[in-house]
Amino acid sequence: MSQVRIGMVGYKFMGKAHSNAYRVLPMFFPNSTVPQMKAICGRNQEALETARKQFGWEEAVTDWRELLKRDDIDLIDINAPSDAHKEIAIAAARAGKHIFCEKPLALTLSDAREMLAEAEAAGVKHMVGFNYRFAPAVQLAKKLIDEGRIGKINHFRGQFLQDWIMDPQFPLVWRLQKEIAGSGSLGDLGAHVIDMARYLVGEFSEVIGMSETFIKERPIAENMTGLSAKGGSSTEMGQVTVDDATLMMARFENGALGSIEATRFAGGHRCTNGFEINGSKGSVRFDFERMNELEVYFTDDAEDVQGFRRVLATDAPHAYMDAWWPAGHTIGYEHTFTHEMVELMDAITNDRQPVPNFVDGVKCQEVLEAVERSIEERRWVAISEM
Ligand code: SOE
Repeated sequence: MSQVRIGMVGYKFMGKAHSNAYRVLPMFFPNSTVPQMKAICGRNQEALETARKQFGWEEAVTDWRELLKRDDIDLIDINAPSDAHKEIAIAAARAGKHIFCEKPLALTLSDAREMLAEAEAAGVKHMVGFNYRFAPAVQLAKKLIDEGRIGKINHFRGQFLQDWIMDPQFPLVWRLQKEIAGSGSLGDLGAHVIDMARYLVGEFSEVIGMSETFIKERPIAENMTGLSAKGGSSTEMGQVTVDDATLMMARFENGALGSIEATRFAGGHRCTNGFEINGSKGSVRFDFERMNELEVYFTDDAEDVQGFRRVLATDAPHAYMDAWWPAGHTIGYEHTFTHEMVELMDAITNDRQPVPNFVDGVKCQEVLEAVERSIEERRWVAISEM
């Protein structure tokens, strides 16, 4: 297959990120299968048409079901709000379409499991959007760990810190409503960290969490706005039904200990998605706000130069970097999505499941729901209970 023809549902923040990835992919990865941007889908015809032109899609349709009936679409890309994921993904699988779905995979674990079962029964390819795995510095951390270069892992310390809803006048956008988002910081931000932990350390065995909603009521949002929403003229207030911040501790199956903090109330932190992993032979440290760097420490460095050192993961030996610029020329957030789509195109072409896929989406959702249960019941929850 030299082309994968795509129908994309959603056209806001993630719609733009995915469109950009599809567009630049053939220019930088000329050996990859080409994503064909067939049709973009959304409900507001005017806004959709603007996005279609701006992002470069051939057509715009206002009903996603139309995409499933077409023979000239191979893949459905779902980046609409989380409450739409399940219905669209299951219908896409039944129509024999491959699926890319944004994270968190679903609102609940049972929905996520259903999505996986349907995709497997249909024999289609399925991928979930944990894009931060695809930062070359993260891939370097993975390589060092897999090669045993930091030894046996003892600690995972992860965090995803933002501050975009600290203003009490920030409106009640969909990400703050449980029936649309599933959860708050936990599912939106914590999901990325949980995925990173699974990717780098291994499976979780048990968790305990705590969470808080600092601002319990907010002005009703005037439309489906996102992160950059401004307080409108509405004085009517509505309940925030998700967590503003969630903290958790964890044990991993391999004996490592973990702690994770996900919050939208960490003033000054716009997108601090980071981790530190300590092993018996060394440590690695990553912060997405400096995404081209990995800090590494090895216990067998000469005594007089011991300490963390900074590796710039921007030249050819690093994952994906031979496709971009000369050594030292950094890449950004949008490149993580391009790499994600390179993986997706390769998997479809070579008839294998992409990674991360719905299995990873389900495993992440198990941890998310275990944390929620732990908070509700004020106790440690084993993942095997889920
Ligand atoms: C908002 O908190 C958000 O855009 C998340 O939804 C994304 O998954 C994360 O990458 C950045 O922050």
